[in-house]
Amino acid sequence: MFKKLRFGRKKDKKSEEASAPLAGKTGGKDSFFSRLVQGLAKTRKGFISNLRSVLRGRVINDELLGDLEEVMITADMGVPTTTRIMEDVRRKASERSIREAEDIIDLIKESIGESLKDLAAPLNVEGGDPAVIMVLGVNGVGKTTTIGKLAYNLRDNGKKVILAAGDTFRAAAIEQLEVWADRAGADIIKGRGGGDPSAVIYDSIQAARSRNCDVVIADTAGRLHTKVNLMEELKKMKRVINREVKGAPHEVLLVLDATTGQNAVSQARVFHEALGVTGIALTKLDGTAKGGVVVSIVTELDLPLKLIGIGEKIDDLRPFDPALFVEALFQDA
Ligand SMILES: Nc1nc2c(ncn2[C@@H]2O[C@H](COP(=O)(O)OP(=O)(O)OP(=O)(O)O)[C@@H](O)[C@H]2O)c(=O)[nH]1
Ligand SMILES: [Mg+2]
Repeated sequence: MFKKLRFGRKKDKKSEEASAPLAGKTGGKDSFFSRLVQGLAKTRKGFISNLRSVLRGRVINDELLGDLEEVMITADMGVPTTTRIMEDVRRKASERSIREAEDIIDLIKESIGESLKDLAAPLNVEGGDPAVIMVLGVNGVGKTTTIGKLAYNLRDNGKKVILAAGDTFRAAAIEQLEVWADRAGADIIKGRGGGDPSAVIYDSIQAARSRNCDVVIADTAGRLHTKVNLMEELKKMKRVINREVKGAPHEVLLVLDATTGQNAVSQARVFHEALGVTGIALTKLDGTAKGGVVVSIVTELDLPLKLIGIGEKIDDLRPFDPALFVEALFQDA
């Protein structure tokens, strides 16, 4: 299962074998899926159950379609995405002569699946010397936690990982990353609190080279994204990375918190404009009943959703697989 959902291409047989324990740790294919189902429980109970109860015993007419639209918007699917999905559902219902309102749920599932399917992509962690991933996002979205989980997964896939403690701004940020490095079995390079994060990333790249590490993941500070100096600091980090490693950063990964709903979409626009985001990690999907935000993030931003966070534990980060996601979301519970 994980082989298909890999974070990046495997180099050789040895790293193929190294990924095998992951299936063991998650208990194989079934529990991998059931953990995702469990992580989406709030959304299924909120959003999907609401769709089903609106449909129950109803006649297909404009009023019903309007009610469905309202449920989708309430689940943070956003107005443009909801409108598009409902147009598609309306067309399919008429083409296929659907008579039972309850059958509409399958059309919604199909349409959501089609909207998501082209915008997933594996994380690019191959071919760098080393590969460098910059992790960005406003405060509290889950950057440091995501870095810890990602390092653990990459280690499980046979990669040697260095974490760069680039959040020199918040008190205790370095210590928090150290705890994750320890859990994940990754090295960490840190500077002093209040120091220049670009110097930390520079040192991390040199250390990765001398220690023969495959991937450097840089933590960054999470002040408000509207603060100009944070953006300037991040741009400087990106320039240093690009100067030191050809083709880097391999990923500019923006972390968004699913519980912030539509606000996440506007954060992404600001970061993308300033820094050229290459992929999204959407955290805390387990904490929201409004998982419709996944659909609006994918369709409104035109940026690949690469990772999803479905809990606080070390193996609660998953590559985003649209087909599996839709199956888990609409699973009869
Ligand atoms: N339920 C849940 N909690 C999460 C998830 N990801 C992160 N968190 C929690 O979110 C909180 C903030 O996470 P951090 O990783 O510290 O966030 P950050 O973006 O690094 O925050 P700053 O460094 O302050 O900018 C922590 O309590 C995490 O445990 C997730 O997928 N699900
Ligand atoms: Mg942090």
